[in-house]
Amino acid sequence: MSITKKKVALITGITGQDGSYLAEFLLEKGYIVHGIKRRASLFNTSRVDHIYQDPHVDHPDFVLHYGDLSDSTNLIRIVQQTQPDEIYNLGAQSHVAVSFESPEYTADIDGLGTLRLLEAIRILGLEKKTRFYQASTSELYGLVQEIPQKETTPFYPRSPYAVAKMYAYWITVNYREAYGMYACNGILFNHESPRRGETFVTRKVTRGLANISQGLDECLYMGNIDSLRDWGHAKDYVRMQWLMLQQDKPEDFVIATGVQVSVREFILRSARRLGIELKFEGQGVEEVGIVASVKGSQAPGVKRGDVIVRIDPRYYRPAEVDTLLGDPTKAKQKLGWVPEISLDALIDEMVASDSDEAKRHALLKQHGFKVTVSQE
Ligand code: NDP
Ligand code: GDR
Repeated sequence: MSITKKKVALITGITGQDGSYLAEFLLEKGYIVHGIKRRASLFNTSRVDHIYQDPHVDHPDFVLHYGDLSDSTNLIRIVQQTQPDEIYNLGAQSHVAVSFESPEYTADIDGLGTLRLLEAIRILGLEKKTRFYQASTSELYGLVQEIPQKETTPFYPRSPYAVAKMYAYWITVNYREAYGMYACNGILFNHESPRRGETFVTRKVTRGLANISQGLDECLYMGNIDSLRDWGHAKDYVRMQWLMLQQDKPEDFVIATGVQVSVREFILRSARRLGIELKFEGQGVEEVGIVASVKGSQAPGVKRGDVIVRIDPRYYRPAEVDTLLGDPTKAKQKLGWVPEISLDALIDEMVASDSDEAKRHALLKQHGFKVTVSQE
């Protein structure tokens, strides 16, 4: 009987949305999964707690290491200890608006962090063993030069985040060409899930509207709702990250659905899923979302005529990416990939999950417990 050695993967950003789905996916494929988590003053592993394994058992398949993309010595040590077949570099300061507030930190983690990992592979002589995936982004297209955007579309980054990711993109290409490493970029368009961070627009909307529908909050304050995005499901996208590392030769791929909707449309569909028919009136900062009707008792917290969406220019960005629409033809042809989860199914899942949480909170409130819901 032949015993096949388990493959070893190292994931940075394992505590994030994608990291958690990718870890699940790789464990199901029989990998040993190592992940890097940051030291925080509160527990920050809620997205992976369900796959956590007691570190006291012999040879666990899921192991977390403390670390940070700002710390080369720590990265070298973890790569040396784990000797990974595949590294997925998902760790990043990933919020575009925050990158305008913390541009240097974002450049350090999202740009130089990638270089540090590539150098770790090289310093340890693992260029021929370790395959490297870089989490590149549709934000690279920024001020778009072509619609839809594909692998050959020129970049025009519009934020410190995107500029840092552009460095990471090219240093990955450079190490592939200079040192023959299997290193590639997944240029992923926006992808969401119930595990999406609460301050990204889709989750802010599904969570905010769910809270409002249960009477836990009154109004959702939004930025640029004209913005157009190509939204997919994170589960579909992590499958692609893995597929990109299983090819004969490393290449860069755009991953997108090829379907685009506005933030306003995302709000309308999410509200409808909660039994709320919304209408938008007014323009610019005066635009509001008003409840046109409510289905049965699905949303006890709102009534016809309530204004539940307003614009707050605080959420406008110094430079905006107005429109993104990806062309995933190359991924479909070469990797045989098609997204399996539609936007409406994604919205259903996110709203259902946030609605459950809001109902739980509403019940606690009814029974006299203090409940606070924050919005950012
Ligand atoms: P998240 O923001 O959910 O997760 C980011 C992860 O990076 C978290 O685990 C976070 O840790 C970790 N991290 C942050 N700073 C550091 C640091 N200094 N050192 C080590 N780890 C750090 O992002 P997503 O899961 O949504 O995205 C994954 C990657 O894909 C990111 O690189 C993102 O930029 C990129 N991307 C995402 C897209 C999307 O639509 N989701 C689209 C295209 C690219 P902690 O939990 O402690 O905060
Ligand atoms: P994005 O995602 O910037 O595309 O980056 P985000 O969900 O933050 O914004 C999408 C669009 O919605 C507009 N918007 C708002 N955004 C937020 N966060 N909050 C608001 O209140 C709001 N109102 C309107 C934004 O202006 C923007 O146009 C995400 C991240 O996951 C990146 O890491 C990743 O690289 C890209 O997607 C692809």
